[in-house]
Amino acid sequence: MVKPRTDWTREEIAALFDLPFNDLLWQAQTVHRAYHDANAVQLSTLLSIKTGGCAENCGYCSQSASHDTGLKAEKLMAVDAVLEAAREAKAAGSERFCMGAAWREPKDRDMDAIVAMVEGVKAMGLETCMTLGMLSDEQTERLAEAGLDYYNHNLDSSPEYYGDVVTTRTYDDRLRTLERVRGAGINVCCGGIVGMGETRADRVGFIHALATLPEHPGSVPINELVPIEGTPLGDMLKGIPAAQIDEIEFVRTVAVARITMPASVVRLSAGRESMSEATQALAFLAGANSIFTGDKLLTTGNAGSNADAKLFDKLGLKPSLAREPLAIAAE
Ligand code: SAM
Ligand code: DTB
Ligand code: SF4
Repeated sequence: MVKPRTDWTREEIAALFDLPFNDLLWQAQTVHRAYHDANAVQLSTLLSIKTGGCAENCGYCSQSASHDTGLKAEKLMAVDAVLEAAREAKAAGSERFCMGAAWREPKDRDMDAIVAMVEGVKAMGLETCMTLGMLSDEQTERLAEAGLDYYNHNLDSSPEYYGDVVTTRTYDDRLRTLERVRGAGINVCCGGIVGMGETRADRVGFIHALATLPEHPGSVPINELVPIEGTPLGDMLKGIPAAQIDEIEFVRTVAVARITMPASVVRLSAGRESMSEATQALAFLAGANSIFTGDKLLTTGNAGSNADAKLFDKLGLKPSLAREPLAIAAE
């Protein structure tokens, strides 16, 4: 099996972004078909297991204690309630259950409940994903022992733009947690957000950071910023509507992620609720092959099962069963 390249240069990635749109989509679709089932889309479901009151100050996030978004902070959910939500997700056809906590890092006293959630959800035959912030070696080991399938920890943007988005942690903090997760044998889910007022060069730097990790993340979520009132970035977008990401540029970002990380599953993540069917269809053509299902992401709305069923029907897409890429093409 040929290992996908991890030695991409920024120049190469910038050149992909610069391609005529049709050439870029052709290349992305060609890579996509060599590695994946062209008409299959993986389904994941999100649940916020600990909402609000977060000590970090991420400029996009409704859950930071630093922003006044009107969101009520809640305690960690009870294990039974989480398992009930997972059962519903499974019944609705989801393959992976992603549990998110508004923490800078978990407290050791929370780990027993977290482990019970992972074990309980796995026992239902669902893939498990957790996103809990930074992890210590010991916490990572406990998650690995519990059989956690994926850990989501986003790099969010380029190293250069990161300091404009969050100041309570560094890019290196993020990279260290990713290294721990990888080292413990847990699959990495890592992506970011476009539409935060970053430049094209930042999007190049963002994809470059992902595509040059020692191993490509198994899942790469590409979120479009969901503007939330009371957050610095949500308010910035309200003030400057022109700063909203252009849809074609968003699709270009998906295509470049697909080409540079051919074997990864690229998730068209937050932002679908306000995205036209045509833009979503272009994103699938550009190589996105996963979505979040259901009416809610963590704290904001999502497209919902009816809209998705209609879209899948129109596009002839099938919800896929979790599996490895179909083939690894020789380079
Ligand atoms: N606290 C943990 C952390 O930050 O790693 C886990 C939860 S956090 C909400 C997970 C990811 O959601 C963030 O890294 C960010 O990429 C994405 N996200 C949060 N708010 C968003 C928004 N308003 N629009 C788009 N993506 C968002
Ligand atoms: C990711 O990259 N996107 C998901 C998941 N990882 C945890 C979260 C999206 C959150 C959107 C804003 C909200 O609902 O609060
Ligand atoms: Fe906290 Fe995560 Fe939101 Fe940042 S993105 S404020 S770490 S919940």
